[in-house]
Amino acid sequence: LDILDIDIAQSRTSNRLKVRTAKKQPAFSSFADDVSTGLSATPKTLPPRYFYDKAGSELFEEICNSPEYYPTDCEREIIDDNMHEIAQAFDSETCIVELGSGSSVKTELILKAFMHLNGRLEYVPIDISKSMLVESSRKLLRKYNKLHITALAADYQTALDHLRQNRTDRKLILFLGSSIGNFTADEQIAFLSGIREDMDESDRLLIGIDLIKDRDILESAYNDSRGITARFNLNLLHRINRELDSDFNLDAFQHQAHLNEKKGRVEMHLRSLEDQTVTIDALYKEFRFTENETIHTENSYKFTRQQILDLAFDSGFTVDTSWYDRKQWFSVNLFHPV
Ligand code: AVI
Repeated sequence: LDILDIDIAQSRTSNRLKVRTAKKQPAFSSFADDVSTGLSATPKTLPPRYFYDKAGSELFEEICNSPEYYPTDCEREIIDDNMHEIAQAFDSETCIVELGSGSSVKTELILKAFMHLNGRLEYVPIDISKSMLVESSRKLLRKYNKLHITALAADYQTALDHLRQNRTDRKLILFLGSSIGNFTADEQIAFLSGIREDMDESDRLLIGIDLIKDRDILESAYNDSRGITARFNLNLLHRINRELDSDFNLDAFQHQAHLNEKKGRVEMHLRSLEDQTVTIDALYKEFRFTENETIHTENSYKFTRQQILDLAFDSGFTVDTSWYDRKQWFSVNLFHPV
């Protein structure tokens, strides 16, 4: 395993912040290859992980603050209402590891509850983007003087492997926001099993998972009235134009999101409004679109309670506790390795 290549000689921005960077990135396929493969497939697809360049990440923040996008508020309510119960289940030696850079209000609520109970707290945010990590870590450290942060700029698996080999304290791992829903069923199990492998018996995973609900509520969450989700989706074409020298006409594609009830997921697509050909210079390729043909850009799976139990079981966990918001639209679950 390529896990020890963490550069410890990184900047010590303050005496409570350490930033460690993975020297070697795992061999992910490149943006160019993935765009080429996705647009050559029938039906056409693009992987949702490419939404999150700088513009896309900012648009996603805006989505989270839009009134129709209920997951943020529901998850915040659940954490707000139950944080003390959760914190009490852990001793003062526990560190909090987060998959994601920890810029959210929800993360702060959890950190606060732990510091309230135990005083000093060690927080380990993991994110591929070092600049996001440093920015959000500094913000947190300015606010909380009992907080110590070791930020790991690496992919999740590399960082968790590193923690497993280098730390002995108990871990509460946070995976909030229902990002698990953006994976296919097989990927969900592979991802969680990977996390499970790096956990000790006393470690826990706190995971936000969105629940299946009425079509209207789901579809308006992904078709917000200010059109932010549409811009988020179309930004993918914008990114291809910028990074791969293509000539997508953003006015000739339309954002589309609907519930696929049979598959239990909200799907996002970009629909071509006309017959058209797009040239991507960096690939030396042209792609033809017929009118109404779509590029499938995202799945967001919504779970039943039974599916959450099954997912845990299939990945090597049991569910200790599940908490819900008052409307029962969202869940936060404490997974326990078996
Ligand atoms: C990040 N993820 C959980 C979001 C979701 O709801 O699936 C991404 C998103 N796509 C459109 N709106 C939000």
